[in-house]
Amino acid sequence: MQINIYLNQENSAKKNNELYHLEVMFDTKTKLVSLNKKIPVKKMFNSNYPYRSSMSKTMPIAFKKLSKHIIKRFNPKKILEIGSNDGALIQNFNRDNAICVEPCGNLAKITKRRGYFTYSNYWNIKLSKKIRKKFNVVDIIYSANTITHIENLDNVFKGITNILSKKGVLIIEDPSLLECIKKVSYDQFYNEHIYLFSATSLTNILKKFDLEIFDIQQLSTHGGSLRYYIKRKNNKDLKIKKKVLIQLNLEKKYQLHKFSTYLKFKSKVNNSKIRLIKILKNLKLLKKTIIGYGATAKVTTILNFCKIDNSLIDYFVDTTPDKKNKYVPGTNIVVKKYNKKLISSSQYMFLGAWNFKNEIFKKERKFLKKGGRFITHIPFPRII
Ligand code: JHZ
Repeated sequence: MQINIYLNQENSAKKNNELYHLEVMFDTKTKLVSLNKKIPVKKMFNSNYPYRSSMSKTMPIAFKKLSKHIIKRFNPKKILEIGSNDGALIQNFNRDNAICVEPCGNLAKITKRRGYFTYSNYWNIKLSKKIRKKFNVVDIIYSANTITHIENLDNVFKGITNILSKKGVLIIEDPSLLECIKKVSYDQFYNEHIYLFSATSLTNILKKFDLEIFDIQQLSTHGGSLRYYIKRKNNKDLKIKKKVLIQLNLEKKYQLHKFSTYLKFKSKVNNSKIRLIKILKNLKLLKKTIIGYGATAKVTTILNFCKIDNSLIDYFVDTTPDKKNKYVPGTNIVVKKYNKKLISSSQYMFLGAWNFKNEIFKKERKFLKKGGRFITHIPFPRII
């Protein structure tokens, strides 16, 4: 496993011994799926953090829609966002009503500059107490793709219950374990994704904090996510929606509570690896150039697990400025700045950012029209 850090030298992570064994665990009690090897938090989330939520069109649109929904449904006086990244969500809220928490200095700077009160700290009980002292309680806590990145869940939820008002609502969203199993999207497992939640495991975890899920939304973002609406158990004003039970039953149907499910998943992942390598090798025998599209954190798992190097994928293109001319962690594959010329001169592109397939297919209409083809491993390796 490689850390989601883009460096200037090829294979740099390997050279610096920053290579971790990626292994997935299953807790039979809570049914929680997690990584066995946790990486020091400062190595992952610091002022060089490469990911920006606003780099796609999809995410800002999704955040705008959600913000409208939050305002209409809950009309919060104060909203706190844990993991506010570059402000893609919070920008839809009034500065006076919002508090941002973002440990990555380079990102915190962006929301600060835009006038949002931003704590450039890791989320924990200590910070929660500090914020409460200044702002008192908040009505809404929102967190996307962040809670599953924090090792100490006890600390996370204690911090949340400390600052959430009695009738307050916690909204979190993260990739769905069920979608990962269905799509064989094993690349959802990488260093930052310490946990992959399901409604089942989250329900079990929340019990300890007297919290419960009262509504759930299935989202197409990030390869299939779940948005959980959570309240205090003793808040009887908010009724538990049917959707919660439906999701729990669905997860039962797919046997997410059984260890055997994960053994079957393992064998599907191994087959996926074999098929993907075969496709790439066959194209290379025909002397085709293959470009990687979107140097995602996820793709690092694929490339390192399948041992794909620049003899199979020539280079990646990505729109993120911080990734330009750097190497995909643990590989000798360079990331080039996205430009139309590179795309029009290629015939095959491997979809690293498969979770943005619709957006990318729309954007690359010309490439597809000219006979260009995409390669994806979701839900099984194939050329589209
Ligand atoms: P994307 C990151 O994961 C890290 P990643 C993190 N751990 C997490 O949970 C999720 O985000 C939310 C590029 N791109 O969103 C931009 C193009 O080049 O799948 C990004 O580098 N052109 C916090 O990295 C990457 O692809 C495009 O047209 O797996 C997408 O990264 C589009 C749409 C994207 O997250």
